[in-house]
Amino acid sequence: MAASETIGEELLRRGISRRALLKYGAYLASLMALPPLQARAMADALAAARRQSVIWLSFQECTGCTESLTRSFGPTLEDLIFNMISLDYHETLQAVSGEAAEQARLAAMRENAGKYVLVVDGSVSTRDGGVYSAVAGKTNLQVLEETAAGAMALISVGTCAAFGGIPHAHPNPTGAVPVSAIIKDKPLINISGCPPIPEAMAGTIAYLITFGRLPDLDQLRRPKSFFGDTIHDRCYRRPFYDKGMFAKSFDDEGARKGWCLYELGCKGPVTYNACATLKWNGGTSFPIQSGHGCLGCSEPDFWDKGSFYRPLSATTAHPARTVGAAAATGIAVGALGAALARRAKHRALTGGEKS
Ligand code: FSX
Repeated sequence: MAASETIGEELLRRGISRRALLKYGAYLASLMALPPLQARAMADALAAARRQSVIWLSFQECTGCTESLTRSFGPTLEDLIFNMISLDYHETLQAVSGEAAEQARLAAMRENAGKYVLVVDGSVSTRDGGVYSAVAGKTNLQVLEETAAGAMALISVGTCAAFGGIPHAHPNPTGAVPVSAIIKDKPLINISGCPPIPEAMAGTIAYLITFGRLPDLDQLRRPKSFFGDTIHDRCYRRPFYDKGMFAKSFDDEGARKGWCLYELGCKGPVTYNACATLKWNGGTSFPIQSGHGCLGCSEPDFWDKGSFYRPLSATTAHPARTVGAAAATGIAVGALGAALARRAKHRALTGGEKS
C-alpha cells in the first residue's frame, strides 16, 4: 500500500466492496456502543483514513496482553495489521530482531514524527534509574520517554501499563509505575485488564485511527464503551444475586446450578469491564461463566486488595440481608430494582410526572 493511498482505496484495489466496508463500519460502531447513525460515519472515516503508524513497546509484563490481542475476533489482528495500521515495531510480532529492530523503531519515529500512535504494555521500572528492565542497552524508562516524545497519542494496554499491575504489587521491588506516571503531556487511553479483552484493544485502536480522536473516557481514562458498566451490571448470574441465592462453595448445589458467586469472593460488583458481554475467545465464555468469581483485574491495585476468595468488604451491604428483608415482605430486590428503574425512566420521559 502506497503511503498516499487511503484505506478505502486500498480495500477497493483488493476487491473489497463499499458494501463490505459499510458492514464493517456497522460492526465497529456496535462494538463501541455508538448510535446506529454513526455506522456510516465510521465507514466513511475509515475509508478516508490512511494506515496509521503504530509503535508497540513491551515493558514489565507477561506477554498476556499480546497473546490476548492475537485472539481478537473483531477487528481481527489481521484486519488491524493488514488494513488499518502499519505495525512498525512490536518485539513479539515482528520478524526482525536486534539492531534491525531498533533501527525500525527509530525510522518509524523519524518518518512519522508527531503522527504515530504509541501502544505500551507492561509497567515501567523506575527504581535505581529503571535498571531492572532494559532492552538493547536502554532502560524501559528511557525508551518510553524517547518514543513518547513524537507520538500523537498513547494507549496503555493491560493493567500493568494502565495502573502498574502485578509488577507494582507490594513490595514493588522494581519501583514499577504506570505509563501515565511518566508521560503527562500526551493524550492517553488506558485499556485495563490482565489481560485486556482483545476486542477492547482492537476496537479502541480502530476508533482512534478512524476518527483521529480519543473515545469518551471514564475517570481512569478507560473507554466508556467497554468500561461503562460493572461486570455485575451485566452478569448472567445477576438474577440469583437479586434473589439472594448464593453458592457457598465451588462444589455445592448452588455452584452447580449457576448461583451468584458473591460469597465466594467475586469482585464483579466493583469491577468495570465488558467481560460479561463481549466475553473471550469470540464470545465463548468468561471467568464467571466457567464457575470462578471475578478477580477485579481491570481495577487499580487488584492484586493488593486482599484474598480473591474473601467476599467484598463487610461494610458493603450484603445482598442476602437486603434480600432477606425484602423476601419477608414478599418483594424480591430484583423486582423492586426493576420497578424503581421503570419509575425513574417514566419520570425522565414524562418530565417528573409520577406514575
Ligand atoms: Fe500485565 Fe500484559 Fe497482565 Fe500480562 O502485557 S496486564 S501481567 S496479562 O501481559 O501487562
